[in-house]
Amino acid sequence: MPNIELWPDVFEIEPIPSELRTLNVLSDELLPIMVNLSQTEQYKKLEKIGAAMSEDNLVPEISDTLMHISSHRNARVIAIRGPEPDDADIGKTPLEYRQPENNKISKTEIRRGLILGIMGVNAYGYTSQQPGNIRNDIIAIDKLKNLNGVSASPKELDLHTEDASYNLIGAQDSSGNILPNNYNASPDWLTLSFLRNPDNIPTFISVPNADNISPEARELLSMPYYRNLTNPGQGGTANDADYNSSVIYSIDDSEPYFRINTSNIITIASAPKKAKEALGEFISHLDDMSFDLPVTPGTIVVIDNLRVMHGRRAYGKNLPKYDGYDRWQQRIVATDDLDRIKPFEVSERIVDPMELIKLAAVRRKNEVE
Ligand SMILES: O=C(O)CCC(=O)C(=O)O
Ligand SMILES: [Fe+2]
Repeated sequence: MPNIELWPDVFEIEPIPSELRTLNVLSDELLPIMVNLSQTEQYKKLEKIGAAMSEDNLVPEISDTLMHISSHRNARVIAIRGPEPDDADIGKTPLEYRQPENNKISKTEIRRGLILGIMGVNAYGYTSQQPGNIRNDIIAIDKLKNLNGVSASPKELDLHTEDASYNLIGAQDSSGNILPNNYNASPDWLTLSFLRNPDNIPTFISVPNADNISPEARELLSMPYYRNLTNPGQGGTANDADYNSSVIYSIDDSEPYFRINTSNIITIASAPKKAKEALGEFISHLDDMSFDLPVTPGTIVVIDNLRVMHGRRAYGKNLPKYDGYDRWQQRIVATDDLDRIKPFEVSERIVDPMELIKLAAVRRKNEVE
């Protein structure tokens, strides 16, 4: 399939017409069934159908390409082109966040659900973000326009890994207690479905290369000298844990993974003085490596959230009009390990990050006793 490497490890794919047709025919067929299901049931079903499509070799080229990102191999971002959604399918751009029952599934969204299944990953949502929704609207909201760190404001949304503050792998408290690898409610992948973007305001990404960071900075960034704080859009300070974490980490000797919310990260007071400089070096490396993605409506972007940071450029002069036709994406976070998020679920596929913090507190109490 026409497959362009836009930037190192960032690919744009144009599915071959027959595979696209398969997805579209199925989306049409599934819509009447899907509209009557809860979001949890929708994604469970779509993931199953997508997985079967992949097993039965119905969309071999799309499956092959997605394998490169679902295995955390060489692709780190994949933009999959698709037909531009029409107004009849998706309706108007919402002006506010919606209750789950008003967040109607579209054919375009069914295509993304199938793609999640083809990838072999599972969608979930948070109580702290558009509660009860697995599918989150990324829209401009008039009354949030002056806030920083929310996608609803037209200001630039700085580079971040999604839900960085919910990742407490190896995090340490002030008594030196260290959390194991299962203290993590943040996603492995992030998927964005572009529905409207009249002024082409880009989503941008950055894929850091640890080899281009000085060894000294790399060492400091691998120590628990930092704290990623929670943006208002992710539930705000109530979701901040009393734990310090590193920016660079790995699991079972993996290549380096990253977690950072560049607009809202602090270096702890007791860290060596150079720790702050190391963070500055890393953020400037991220800026150097940043790249604007193609953002045409109909595109579904899959981002490896362990290794890639993303953000959104400022709206600039093209301010939102709040007229039902502003920029609109739908975001879904995903994991390939539902058992990992189970302890934090308040209902199937809905995670409360406070559960993570509570479990950390119980663990600490047991260690002290
Ligand atoms: O609006 C965008 O392009 C990106 C927003 C974002 O960071 C997100 O949805 O997680
Ligand atoms: Fe984000």
